[in-house]
Amino acid sequence: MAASKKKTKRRTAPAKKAAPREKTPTSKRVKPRAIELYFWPTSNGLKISIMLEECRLPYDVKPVNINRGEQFAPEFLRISPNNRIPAIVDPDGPNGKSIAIFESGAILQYLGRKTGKFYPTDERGRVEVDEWLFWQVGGLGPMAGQAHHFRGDAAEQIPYAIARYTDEVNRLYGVMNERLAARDYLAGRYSIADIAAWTWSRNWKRQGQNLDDFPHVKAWHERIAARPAVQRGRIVGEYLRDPNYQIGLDPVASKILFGQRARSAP
Ligand SMILES: N[C@@H](CCC(=O)N[C@@H](CS)C(=O)NCC(=O)O)C(=O)O
Repeated sequence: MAASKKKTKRRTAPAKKAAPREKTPTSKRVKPRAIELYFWPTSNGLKISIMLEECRLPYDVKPVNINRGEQFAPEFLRISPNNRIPAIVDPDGPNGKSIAIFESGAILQYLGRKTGKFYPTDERGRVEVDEWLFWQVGGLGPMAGQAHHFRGDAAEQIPYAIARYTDEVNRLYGVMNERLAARDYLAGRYSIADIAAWTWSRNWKRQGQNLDDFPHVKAWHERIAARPAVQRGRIVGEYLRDPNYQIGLDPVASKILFGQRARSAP
């Protein structure tokens, strides 16, 4: 009896003992906390909503109505001393401490470093992205912004100013077109430089340009527009926007936004 019992036991597969759960860093990792995005749905604001969508980072939109002067609120100026959106506050910043960042280029680089996405880690790759990112924040953005202003928003139509900025934006689209003739994205692979330039080039009509004159820019534009994260990011804050709104026709916004001068310290 004892022997047959033994035989039966041997035929049964030994019950698997549940392996003790290893305490790896992954199992310890907590869900990232939402990044606060200080935002208005403009070309600079949308760079960051698109990047956050691309990186699948959680975020809360904190609208700052720049047409009503909310960019001058002391609590916002503590985050963004230049009274401009976008800005972010990441509660999970370096060393686990909160960090506030203003300037769209600095935010894009930070998010790229934080996630390891759309911003290469090798020096050559990073330099190439930085070149085109700075080209956008120091060139395309400001020049296109002036074109928007003088072509659409200024109370006075100044032909010299209109020609000056329309021509300069035209030159910049030409530079981008040359660059994109041999590659799909500004720095080879899709990066924060493309995100930065794309939100501005989507307003080419307002800048007095015709994308048909720049076929490589047009193809690049469509390539980026087709990305699901871009489609999600570009409509963030749509509810804040009136499709018929024009700053130039809003006397309150025009007074707030145009003719700003240094503010004396409080
Ligand atoms: N160089 C800044 C420009 C930001 C900027 O011009 N933001 C505009 C909206 S697109 C703004 O906040 N304007 C408010 C104001 O002029 O008071 C960046 O890239 O973040």
